[in-house]
Amino acid sequence: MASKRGALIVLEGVDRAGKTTQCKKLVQALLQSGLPAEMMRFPDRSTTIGQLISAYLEKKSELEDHTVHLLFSANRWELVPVMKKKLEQGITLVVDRYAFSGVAFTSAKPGFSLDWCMKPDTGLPQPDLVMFLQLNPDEAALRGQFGAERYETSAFQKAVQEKFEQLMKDQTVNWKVGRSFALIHCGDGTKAIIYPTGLLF
Ligand code: 2DT
Repeated sequence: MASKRGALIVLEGVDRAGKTTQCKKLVQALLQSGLPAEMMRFPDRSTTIGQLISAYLEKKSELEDHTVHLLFSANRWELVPVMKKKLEQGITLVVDRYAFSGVAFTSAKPGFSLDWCMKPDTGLPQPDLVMFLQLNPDEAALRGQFGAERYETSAFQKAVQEKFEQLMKDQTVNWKVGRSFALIHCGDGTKAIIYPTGLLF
């Protein structure tokens, strides 16, 4: 019997919202409930394209804004065959950032429309669920200073948050917004329901 397709679950949010921690917890919970699951993250800095992106983020190189946008998208496309294979094998993928980050971050720069930013990612595997981790500015402040990478300033993160809010209006995407997410285990291990916890907005 062919195994059931895995789910494509994406976690999005501004920096320091806890995406990586939540991704790891989710993979653990899925595995514990008997569902094969793996974590992925974008940018994937391990590929040749990913290394160009990483140098740019670390401010070790400069790249023209359209160019770096296309590199982020290319970095997703180069992983699509791997993603499809895993999903077909029944593995649920929990992905730390995806095309939504791509659009939100570039369109927060002057002169970029959401529409232009979305084009290169058209046709990527559609997530079954996109969880947006909400973090209010007070909580963000409590989490200390930003790091030294590009984009890590409060003004830019605020602009990114606004872009995410526009993207969340798209009802063709299964957005769930919360401060954290919990998994309901359904006894036989064939089903898991993820729901947002904490205050919404
Ligand atoms: P982290 O590796 O800490 O998540 O930061 N970004 C990410 C973009 O500008 N475009 C994209 O397509 C993606 C996936 C967000 C990576 C930084 O890169 C930004 C923060």
